[in-house]
Amino acid sequence: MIELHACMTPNTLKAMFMLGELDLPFELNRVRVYRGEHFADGFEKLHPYRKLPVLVDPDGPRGAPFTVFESGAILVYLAEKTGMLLGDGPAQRSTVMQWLMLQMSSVGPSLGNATHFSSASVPGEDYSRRRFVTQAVRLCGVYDERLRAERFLAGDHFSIADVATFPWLWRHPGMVGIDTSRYAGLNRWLEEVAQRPGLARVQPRYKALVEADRADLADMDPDLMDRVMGRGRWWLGGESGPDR
Ligand SMILES: N[C@@H](CCC(=O)N[C@@H](CS)C(=O)NCC(=O)O)C(=O)O
Repeated sequence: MIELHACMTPNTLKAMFMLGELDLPFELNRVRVYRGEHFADGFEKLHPYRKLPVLVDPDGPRGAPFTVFESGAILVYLAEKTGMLLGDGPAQRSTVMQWLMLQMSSVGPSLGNATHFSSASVPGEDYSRRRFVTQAVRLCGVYDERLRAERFLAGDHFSIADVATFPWLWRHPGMVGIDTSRYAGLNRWLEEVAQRPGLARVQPRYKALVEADRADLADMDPDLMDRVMGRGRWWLGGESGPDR
């Protein structure tokens, strides 16, 4: 059975949503990032940068086991494996890839950083939060305009671009204080995608994952927090880190 190494993040939800859409059974392996399990010896064989999600397909190309890291690559791999949600022909596939790349390079990082700095800014320092919330607002406008004109991101067919983008635009803009009421096109699309059967299939398992990770986060070791959040003490070494 396909194995998904996972933690609570919209990037994991993308992979779960895709597996749900394809109705593929999978084993969910919760990696306890807030206990540092992804820093254990051997995890680098799954992901050299030690991030989640990672998918392991026991029945990969030529029947051999195959490991895929990076959520966007997981979606493309599953789409190619099944011939689903990628679009037909070079123009459709390129349109899907363009919106997928925009999600990976901009939507995820902007909203991820906006969320991080909304809860973890150093008191008195608001530049980082404002910068990423501003980028997120700019992106919400782009997606709203697209989704006023088209039913789905790549046109009239649901694709991996929608699967990749929904988990980030679903709740995160509101969580960082963006007034989402004015985005009629975006909201219409969010309502439609939220009804997808693939999401309903995996939502209880994702909810359980979030609850378990939140419990770990609540009493996390401060040194591990510094390491997971990439604040500097661990990675740059003591005094030389920016978080002195
Ligand atoms: N671009 C990656 C991002 C993955 C990512 O940032 N995962 C976080 C979510 S929990 C993680 O593994 N963090 C642990 C760490 O950085 O130590 C993807 O889309 O898969």
